[in-house]
Amino acid sequence: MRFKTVLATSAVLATAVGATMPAFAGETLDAVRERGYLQCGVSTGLAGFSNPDSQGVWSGLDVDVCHAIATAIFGDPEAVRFTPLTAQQRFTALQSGEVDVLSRNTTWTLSRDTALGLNFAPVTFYDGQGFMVPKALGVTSALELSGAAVCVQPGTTTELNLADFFRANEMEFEPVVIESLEEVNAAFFAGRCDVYTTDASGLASIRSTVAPNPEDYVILPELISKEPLAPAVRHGDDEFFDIVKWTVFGLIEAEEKGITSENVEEIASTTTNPDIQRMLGVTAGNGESLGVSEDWLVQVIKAVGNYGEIFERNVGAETPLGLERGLNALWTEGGLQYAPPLR
Ligand SMILES: N[C@@H](CCC(=O)N[C@@H](CS)C(=O)NCC(=O)O)C(=O)O
Repeated sequence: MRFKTVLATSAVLATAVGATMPAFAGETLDAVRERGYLQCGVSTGLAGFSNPDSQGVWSGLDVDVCHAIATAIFGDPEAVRFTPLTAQQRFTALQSGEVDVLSRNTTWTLSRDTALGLNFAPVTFYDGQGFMVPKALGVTSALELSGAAVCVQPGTTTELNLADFFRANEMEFEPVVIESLEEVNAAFFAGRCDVYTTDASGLASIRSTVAPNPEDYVILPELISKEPLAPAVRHGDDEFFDIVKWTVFGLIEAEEKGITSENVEEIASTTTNPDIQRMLGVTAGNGESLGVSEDWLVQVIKAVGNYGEIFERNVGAETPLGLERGLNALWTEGGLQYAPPLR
């Protein structure tokens, strides 16, 4: 009797849901489509990752990920707006719906995934926490930092790892905690702290683009943590999460297959490789499964390039940051970047 009631109730519910929700879309994806653009949370300005120019045009690796997601959904890389967020503001902005996705040097951790109610897409930059000091201090190892004043931003894994590292090594430190990136940079370069700690990529960015004289600062050899940086979305919209997830995987897989912004259209029209035909929508299926157009990945790669192109353009050897691929190389090149099959 009870079983029948449940069945009857769920049948009514299914009808109601079916009547009001378009196929394939959860709440966030519906809202994004309705609005006509993606709202993407980024940093307040970290060169190489997310940084506005004097005209307010954003660029960087994290920004390109947003352009890629916008392209997957709308076929238009410009169907995106950016919200600058400090470390402290970012999770509330995502939880409250102020942004649809956070693409902002954010480390994937257990508590962010669970207690904060987020879902992390694949890692777009494997990093670790480092220390930067003025060369004049003559320090060569993080283990020589006992007693130092350390500049750090609140609401970060950085702040927590810093305390763990000093405690584990029985060293003292004086935290200088400043929320605004601009102010923490100013404090460090004015000598208000001896040490600056954050993700090593952040240190490379700040040293090369903010330091009055980059040569005067050294980044110490120790990395004290794992900082897998990944885009995040709210729990509760699997369809949107799938699009974000497979867009990142698509960027990585395109690099592995040698598909670039330059050759993607030609490859799509000439390839006889069944894997690539599926990826690029020559063989239909992936687009329908994701609820986007079949040529979604052609459009994405044409607009922003593959993962390797995005990396080199924003943070690679030819940029001021001058970062090596390291852990961010493809798995076929000894790195960690690996996409599951796009089928
Ligand atoms: N990956 C760490 C740190 C991220 C972080 O916010 N780092 C600072 C220092 S590089 C930053 O990006 N600030 C930019 C801002 O506040 O706009 C985390 O997720 O907690």
